[in-house]
Amino acid sequence: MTQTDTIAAIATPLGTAGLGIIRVSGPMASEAGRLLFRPAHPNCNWQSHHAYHGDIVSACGTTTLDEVLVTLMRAPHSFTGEDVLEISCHGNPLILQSILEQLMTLGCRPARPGEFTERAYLNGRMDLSQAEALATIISAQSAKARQIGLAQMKGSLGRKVGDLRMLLIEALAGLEAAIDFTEDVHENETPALPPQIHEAIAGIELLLSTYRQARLFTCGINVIITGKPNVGKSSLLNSLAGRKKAIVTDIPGTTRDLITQTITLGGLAVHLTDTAGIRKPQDAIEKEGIDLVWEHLEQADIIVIVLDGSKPLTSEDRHILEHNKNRDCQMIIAVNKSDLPAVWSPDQLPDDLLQGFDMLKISAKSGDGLDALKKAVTDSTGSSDIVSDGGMITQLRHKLALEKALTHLMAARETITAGRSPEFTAFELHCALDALDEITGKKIQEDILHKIFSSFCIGK
Ligand SMILES: Nc1nc2c(ncn2[C@@H]2O[C@H](COP(=O)(O)OP(=O)(O)OP(=O)(O)O)[C@@H](O)[C@H]2O)c(=O)[nH]1
Ligand SMILES: [Mg+2]
Repeated sequence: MTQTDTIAAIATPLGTAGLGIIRVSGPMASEAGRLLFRPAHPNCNWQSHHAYHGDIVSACGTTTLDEVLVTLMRAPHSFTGEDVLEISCHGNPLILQSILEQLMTLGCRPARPGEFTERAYLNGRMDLSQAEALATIISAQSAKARQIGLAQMKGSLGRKVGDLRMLLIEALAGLEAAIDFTEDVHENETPALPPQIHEAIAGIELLLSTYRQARLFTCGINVIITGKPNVGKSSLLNSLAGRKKAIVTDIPGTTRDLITQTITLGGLAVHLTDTAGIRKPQDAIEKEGIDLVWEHLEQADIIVIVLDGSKPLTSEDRHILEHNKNRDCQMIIAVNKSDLPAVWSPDQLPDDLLQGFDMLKISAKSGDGLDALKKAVTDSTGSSDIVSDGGMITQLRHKLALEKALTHLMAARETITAGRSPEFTAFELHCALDALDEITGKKIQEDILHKIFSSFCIGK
């Protein structure tokens, strides 16, 4: 699929930098280079994938805009599969903008967000899962997220989906043969379940099981620190962040808003949130703050409930433990102020109150126990073995498509065990194939495609 228009965009962040890059893709890219570039040496013969030094001038040839390096990558051996021109100039937004304007004068048009990648996909340079992986790489907040994105960009997910497709096609081939010879099949004879269906179900379930972990790697872990006032929540945030981010005083009710800070632990982005202390609110502002805490706790991957080990437990502590104990996320109790003499010990608490919690002793003041707390956070992502394999799903879109494929495969299995005609099984398998094809983009609606690429940045 070749596009007739030529697109151009600044591919580097707007702002002052050493260098900035303008990208041009389409049939006019090479001509635009010839018209705007004045090589410093006469031997510039526009060889593909070679950088040339010279000046960029205005379209009318009267003004020099900048000294640059230009590289032409001829179709089809370029990112988009079309002729691509990259102009590397000085990273001044005014220079970048003026070069872009000259390209528009020549007839290029501004690229939409993600349009370079969209063209790469439309021209068969990559499948949709690889295109989406680029977005994962660009927005990666941790080394592990980058690793997963890179593996997907190299086609790991596409290959896994391809293997699953092959299984379904083999199963379908067997079924089509059965449909052709239905008169030879004795009545009441239930055809055997094609082993490929079973294998495909197991493969999809395995991929789906990676989603939660992969999301933690790519989006980071949301850790919410809660507890009653004055137990040391803000002090804990500051100690973990290594800087004074939240105000700490000995006045209960100091923190009112949510205070967030992202740190990196073991290659993972950890988004810490300090919250208002939970108690019977003393004014409208405090009530707002406490309501926010309860709302926010719903989005936690890990909740750290801070208790003060140096003072007797109160009904407020019990209330907070009670109201969090059945949550579907990891729960850690951090018994703080271990540098002071302890006035209670965990074995004095009823077992059912502590059920489902990991318990650690810490001191936000001295730093004792914080390494164990950090380890508990990173351990919550589970093993990192699957990452090297690359077969992890990170996008909700992929998860939903896999779930849809799984539903149809289960239904296919059901048709066989219920002794229904093989046509029904074949129908379900075709639906499962369609669902898998949504992942790689073999079969996808145009509006979904636009939605995917519109979330990319301009110039990618
Ligand atoms: N000795 C000791 N004091 C601590 C420790 N952590 C916090 N504190 C003190 O406890 C008091 C309250 O600390 P904060 O961090 O403001 O407590 P908080 O839970 O954020 O309180 P609110 O914002 O009111 O909910 C301050 O005086 C801190 O210096 C600790 O580990 N040891
Ligand atoms: Mg606080």
